Amino acid sequence: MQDTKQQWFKEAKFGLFIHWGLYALLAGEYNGKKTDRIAEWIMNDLDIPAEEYEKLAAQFNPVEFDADGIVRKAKEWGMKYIVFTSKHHEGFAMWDSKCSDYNVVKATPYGRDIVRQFREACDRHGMKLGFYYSQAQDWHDPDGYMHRKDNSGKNYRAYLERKCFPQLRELLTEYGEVALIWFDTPMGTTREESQEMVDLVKRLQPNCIVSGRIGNGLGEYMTTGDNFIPRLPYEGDWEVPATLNDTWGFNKDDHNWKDAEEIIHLLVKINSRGGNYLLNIGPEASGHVPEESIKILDEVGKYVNENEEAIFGTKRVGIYAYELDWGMLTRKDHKLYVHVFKPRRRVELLNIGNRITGAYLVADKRPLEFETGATCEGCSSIEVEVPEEYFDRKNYSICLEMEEEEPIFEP
Ligand code: H79
Repeated sequence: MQDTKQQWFKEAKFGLFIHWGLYALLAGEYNGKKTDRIAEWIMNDLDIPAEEYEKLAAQFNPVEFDADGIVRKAKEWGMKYIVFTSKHHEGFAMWDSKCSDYNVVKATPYGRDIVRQFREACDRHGMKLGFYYSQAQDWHDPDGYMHRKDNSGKNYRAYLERKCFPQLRELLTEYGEVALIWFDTPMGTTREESQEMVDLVKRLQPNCIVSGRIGNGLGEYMTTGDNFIPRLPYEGDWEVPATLNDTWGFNKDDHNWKDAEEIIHLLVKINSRGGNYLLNIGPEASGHVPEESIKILDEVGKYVNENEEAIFGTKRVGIYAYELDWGMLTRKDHKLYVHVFKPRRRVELLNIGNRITGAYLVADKRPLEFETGATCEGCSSIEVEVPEEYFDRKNYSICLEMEEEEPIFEP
């Protein structure tokens, strides 16, 4: 992955996923039946016929939707890119699609192009914008995968030519510079078909990155399983798509929110292993973003902003040797960052043999006292004094300036 067009992705570390479609109207419940699973799957899970489900469009009128407000928040939270569900498995296009009337402009009383509003807001705020596009599953199109749960793909070609390819073409020609296309779940897409999609993307926008779930090994970075952090070191670029609660699309009954501290620790864990964290919000049908997610992300954003130097542009720390219950490491150039998760008076790293030339608190750059030495025969240690007013604090980071560019682990 020497690809320089992808440099921004390597450095981004933190992005916002937005799942929003007609499913937000149901919010996890249809005709008195609730889904206990991810809410954007309700059409499939509760066997709602396409003729019934598509009637939801007539109710879609998100008067509270504020693309600018969402993008401004993402920027405040320190996120470097946004991925928006232009069309999820339900098959409904959130833009003014010319090749399917099943879209937000033609089929709803709202009548405004959501994708365009995100585009314009992202341009105003200098935010990268990518589009999630469900390439194989389309539960609305009779020839899409999983229409009425039919996964035979027997007329897949017809669907590809009638809807998938033309819609991708629209997204890539009418909505400015697309940072990436986030394909999701290839089902029975053949290698040749995946290649056709990649070729289409590259012909129209050579700098647009293709996500791992294009399938058939053709992605330009690895997308891990939903909410899954890889256990083994991975050399290439990768990203963890993740939820704040247990759903992507809005579910009014899902209150199982992770707290800000947990999210901060997950972000640092993913970054220390070299990946990006693509964290989801699921707006309500009105366009309103659930307060809980805003509250959590506001707090996460404080950590990200105070410690941005220890997050953005960092690289994987060789091996996962330093994942302690009290903290984790990231690195950049000649700097090693220790993210401290639990209160302590001294930050001690054992078995790291680097020559340290300085130490400072990342939040305000104040220099810190440190000592290096041998703790036992043949092993080394680094010990940094935590400033007194930080003795009881957690979730801050310390920078160690090293002569070498990488930490030298001496297990
Ligand atoms: O967009 C989000 C999900 O809707 C989508 N990917 C993320 C980013 C996704 N597509 N497929 N899957 C996730 C995995 C599907 C798992 C399933 Fe199920 C298990 C489908 C049927 C059984 C979960 C449980 C969904 C319905 C029941």
